[in-house]
Amino acid sequence: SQGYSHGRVQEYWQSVWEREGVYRAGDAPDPTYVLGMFPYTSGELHMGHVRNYTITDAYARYRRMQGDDVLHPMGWDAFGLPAENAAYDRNTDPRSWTETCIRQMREEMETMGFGYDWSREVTTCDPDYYRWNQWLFKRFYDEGLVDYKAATVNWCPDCETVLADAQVEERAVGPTDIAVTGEARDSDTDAAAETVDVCWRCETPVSRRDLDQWFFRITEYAEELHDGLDDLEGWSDGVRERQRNWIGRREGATVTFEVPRRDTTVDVFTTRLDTVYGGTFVALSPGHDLTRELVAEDETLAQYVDMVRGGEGDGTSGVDTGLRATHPLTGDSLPIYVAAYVLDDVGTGAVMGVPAHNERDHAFAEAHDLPLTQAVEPVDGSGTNLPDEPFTEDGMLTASDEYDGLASTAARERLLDEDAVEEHVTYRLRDWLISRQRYWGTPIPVVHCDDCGHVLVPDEDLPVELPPFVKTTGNPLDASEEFVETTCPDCGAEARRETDTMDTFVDSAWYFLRFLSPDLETAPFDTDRANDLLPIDVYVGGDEHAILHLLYVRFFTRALCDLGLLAVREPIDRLVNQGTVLYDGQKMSKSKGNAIAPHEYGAETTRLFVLSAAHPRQDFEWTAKKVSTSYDLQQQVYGLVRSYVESDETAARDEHAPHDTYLERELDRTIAAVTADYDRFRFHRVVSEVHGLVRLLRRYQAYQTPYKYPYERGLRALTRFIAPITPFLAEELWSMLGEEGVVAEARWPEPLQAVPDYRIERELIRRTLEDVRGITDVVGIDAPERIELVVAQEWKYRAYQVAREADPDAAVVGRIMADEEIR
Ligand code: ANZ
Ligand code: ZN
Repeated sequence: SQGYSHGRVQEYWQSVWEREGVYRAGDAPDPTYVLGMFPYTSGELHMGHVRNYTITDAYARYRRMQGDDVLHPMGWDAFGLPAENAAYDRNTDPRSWTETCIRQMREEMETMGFGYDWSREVTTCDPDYYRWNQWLFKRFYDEGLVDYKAATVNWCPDCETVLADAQVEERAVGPTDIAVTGEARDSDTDAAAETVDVCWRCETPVSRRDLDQWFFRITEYAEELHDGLDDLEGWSDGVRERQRNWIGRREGATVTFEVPRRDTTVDVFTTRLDTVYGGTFVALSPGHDLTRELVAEDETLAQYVDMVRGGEGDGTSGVDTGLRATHPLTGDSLPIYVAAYVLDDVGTGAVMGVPAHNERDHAFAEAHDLPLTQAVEPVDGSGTNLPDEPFTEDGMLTASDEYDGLASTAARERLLDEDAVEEHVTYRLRDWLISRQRYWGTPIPVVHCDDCGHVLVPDEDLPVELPPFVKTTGNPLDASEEFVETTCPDCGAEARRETDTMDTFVDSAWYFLRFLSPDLETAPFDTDRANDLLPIDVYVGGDEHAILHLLYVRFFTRALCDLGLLAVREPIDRLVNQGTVLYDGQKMSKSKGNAIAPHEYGAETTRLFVLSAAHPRQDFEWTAKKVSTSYDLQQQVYGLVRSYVESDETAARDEHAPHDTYLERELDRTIAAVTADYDRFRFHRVVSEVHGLVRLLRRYQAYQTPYKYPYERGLRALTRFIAPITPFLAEELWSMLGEEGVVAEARWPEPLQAVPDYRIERELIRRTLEDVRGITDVVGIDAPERIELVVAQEWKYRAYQVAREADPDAAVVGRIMADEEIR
């Protein structure tokens, strides 16, 4: 056939790119670093990946054509539970399975035309990679950023592993079976009553366990991670807000209550200091220090705490300790409870109960027959539903001694001067639990010795490599004697190796640094190079990573700075979180049975379609009709160039006519528009400009014998406009046009003349056009502003044709097309 087929040319251009080293980053001091979130090695690219990597690839190609030295690497997030499960299912081992997956995915990426610097490929399950996880773990340890502590963890009985909070989902119990992501959990306590916590993978209800676990102390950076968000102007407000909520900064105060009988005090944390006079009881969390003391003496309490640990005990459950606390302002003696609704690691792990103004305290007080005292009333004198419902809004203080009559905000300020009160900021962010009781991850480089406690493996013994995989019911590492049995690095006695492996989020928290010097054998990355190169100019990835992954990346970067390994504290300049590809209104996915494979419609058609469908941030619907538009566009472009190069060039006029000036001007405008659109990731607008330019050039071809120069310039510009999007096609066209070298390295077109603010101009014309009907009728009337209307994008060539018909001597035509007239 005469048409274009990507399959026929793919291998040829790939070999040319390879030979020319097009995608190899050079040694420029500050290359443009374009990165897509590396994929989990599942074995196939899904449409989410395709969209993600098409965005980075198009942008990287565009920057390269702008003359930048571009770093656009790719690697593999290759550890994790699914590989282990697949190994069981398919009777293989995680490593072979992962390697097969990588081969398949890499092949698919090549077919898609993604231009990566494969010389920098990084695979997290390689000992050469994960040894640096271990090395960094040790540096973090030395810096006091690692904790080993007993913690109540979420435990999936089916996967036999600890789950991070984010891997626990709430599932509604009842008719609607809607899973909510872990990230939404904390914000909606009211919903908790009708939901169960389930494992994100297998949906088994989660239970609790106490285990010694390894943590990274990310909370040390809570304040900085929170405040730094303000300056991240290249991130969307939405993502920043979600990060803020996750970190959960709470401004408030601590109030100190004396516990006379035990000669101790309890600090409670509150965000509503203005309600302090309404406090009628004190409640401790099951893990509070005082609770721990009391448990030793009180059997009922001990049983209750065990029950809560086991995941039972609802929001109103609790036990009266019999102890009393003295209210520091009223002097009243208040009962002290231990209650499940008070969380160990929020605030101080203790609250003052204010049933009149807080939902949870109200429910608890009702269940335990505790009194209620109103301390705040509505400012406008309107009523409340007390005592049946708490009044939770700000208002004016009442029954609060000298603070009566003050507004809540003012009272919160003033009360800070009380002796028993301290200003206090807390964060909801918890330390990062990195222990996993699973095989397919980075072994934590620790040895447990009876005499020396836990001892870090010396650097020269890194990496601690995974032993061969064996199938067992629990953690395969526990089952491997050769792995577990070792000697203590300190005293030489027999000792046991730690069998926990690291959360795979550790791997992805710094992989972007390994790309800079992937083969370095003396350090995880080259500090000087990293300081030159960071921050990443553009980072693109799915919305599902808008919180944890990015938080961990930001934490690691700061920790590395404090270790003296880096000088850039904020790693990502511009972040693009791409939206979802939908099919029949649902997220396209294999599990929903509505997935479309990346090359089902041809790699370049898919690339063109996913970029033209919507702004990267938006969701869009996959429709066959729009896909065929993308296919047609490629054929049109191909046909245009082909018929030009096959036509008899001597037919071209060599004299410059007014409408050639018009074409040149229009080309200049399109170049400026497309350039601005690429700069701002508006690929969908690039594609509409390309459609427009194709229409224009086809009309010239149909109606005119073109003056060779501007027409050819148009074709060359067109080829370069699409080169970032359909790279194989563009190479074909570029060589058909007789150009030397690959278009992937061609220079980006530039306007011949400065282009005025075309956006404003176009927008004005567009809006005016909407008001004017029968616009072609105005041709021939020589009012300049009317003519300008006619020149609007969709109409100008039509106007030109009509004008020629109406006025064969071309006087009007000249007027329409000549610069002076239009300006
Ligand atoms: C008294 C009070 C009165 C409170 C009132 C609220 C309203 P947000 O703003 O959602 O973060 N709190 C403090 N530590 C807690 C813990 N360890 N476990 C459970 N709850 C805890 O909630 C802040 C409020 O959560 C704090 O302010 C405290 O209750 C409670 F009318 O103190 B408040
Ligand atoms: Zn020892």
